Amino acid sequence: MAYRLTRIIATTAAGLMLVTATAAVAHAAPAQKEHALPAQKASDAPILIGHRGAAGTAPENTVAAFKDGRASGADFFEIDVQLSADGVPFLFHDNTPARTTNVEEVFPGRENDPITSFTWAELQQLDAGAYFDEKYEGERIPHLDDAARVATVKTGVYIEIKAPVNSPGVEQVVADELRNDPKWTQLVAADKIQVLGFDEASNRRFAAIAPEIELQQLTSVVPARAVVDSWATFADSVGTNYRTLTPQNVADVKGAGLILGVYTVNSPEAVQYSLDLGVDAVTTDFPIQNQRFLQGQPVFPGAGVEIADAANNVPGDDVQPENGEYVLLRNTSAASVDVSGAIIRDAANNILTVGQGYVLAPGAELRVYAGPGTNSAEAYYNGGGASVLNNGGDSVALWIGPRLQDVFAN
Ligand SMILES: [Ca+2]
Ligand SMILES: [Ca+2]
Ligand SMILES: [Ca+2]
Ligand SMILES: [Ca+2]
Repeated sequence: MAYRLTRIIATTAAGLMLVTATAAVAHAAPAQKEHALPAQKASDAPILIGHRGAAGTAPENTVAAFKDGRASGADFFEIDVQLSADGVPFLFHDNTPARTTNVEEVFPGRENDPITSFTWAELQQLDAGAYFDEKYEGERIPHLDDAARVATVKTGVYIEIKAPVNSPGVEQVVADELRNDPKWTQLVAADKIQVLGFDEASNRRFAAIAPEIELQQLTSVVPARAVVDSWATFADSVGTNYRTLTPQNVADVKGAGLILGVYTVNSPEAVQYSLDLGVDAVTTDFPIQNQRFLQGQPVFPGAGVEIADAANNVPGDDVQPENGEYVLLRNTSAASVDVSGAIIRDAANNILTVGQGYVLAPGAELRVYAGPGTNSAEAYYNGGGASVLNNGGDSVALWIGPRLQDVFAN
């Protein structure tokens, strides 16, 4: 289904400028309303959570990302905890080190081994920052306690117990830390800790061990009301994918007396869409930018180019020559902008680049393709053999040098 998307860019305190980007977007979710006003006043703002710290602006699940989460002034930053082979709680999302570390250099042949098969000492030999940008080279895989050191009574921590089947006993380890380590107990006392997970059995174990800690059941799709009611016996909140959420889901979760959160809500437009559905909490890879949005401030100050659209799943192969998946850039400023070398990053950190010599005149557009083709003034081809954009919906961020220009989600 295609719908028209109205982009809202807050400009100055004097008011808002409506920029009509009117991109046609393929999307399974209900049609998005058009909005004439900014999101929310501070007094009724949603709970804002930085995903994996702030995975859109720094390497996920590293201290650098936690610091971006804290700098945003969000209510929480989120982390993923697992247990090393020798029982140390560490922060890492994936089941293997392949995507976000230099494992192929340090432990050749172990790229696809379970991350939980590494000892703490081995994990500390991995670089967890350079995959995102060379300026983060040297970032290590954090210990659970490193998150508490960055958190404050303003910006607390959502602790996701990640793949607990791979980390037997992790519920007890986390509960013990929250109860016994002063770095954590003061955050618990300030109501700035929530534990969450997709694994219902693990959540029930955690609730039995530490019923005093706020607990969230994660689910990719909200189930029938009877199941939601059963979750209310041990959980305080439900977290789900905003792309699957329906008004009936919202009514069911709230009817069960539970708080409703959504992930991973990356563009301001997607945040607004979620708020219009009635969610209470929003988890985003871009907490700095979406906090600005919620506060009515310029979201991408100084930006001249926007992401006007993304074609995730074109007819036929997504990396077919000439007509594969692409991201559409548009110069919305009054001056020409050199986009040579610009980077487009999707939610999984796949990267498209713009080649040299691309200067966009005011109003000009450029399609940046993942696959092969013949470059022209309106099209640049990365020549890759694998698709980048998730066909079920993705988000993409545009960087020119160190400046984040825009984030688009579909
Ligand atoms: Ca997580
Ligand atoms: Ca500790
Ligand atoms: Ca396709
Ligand atoms: Ca695709």
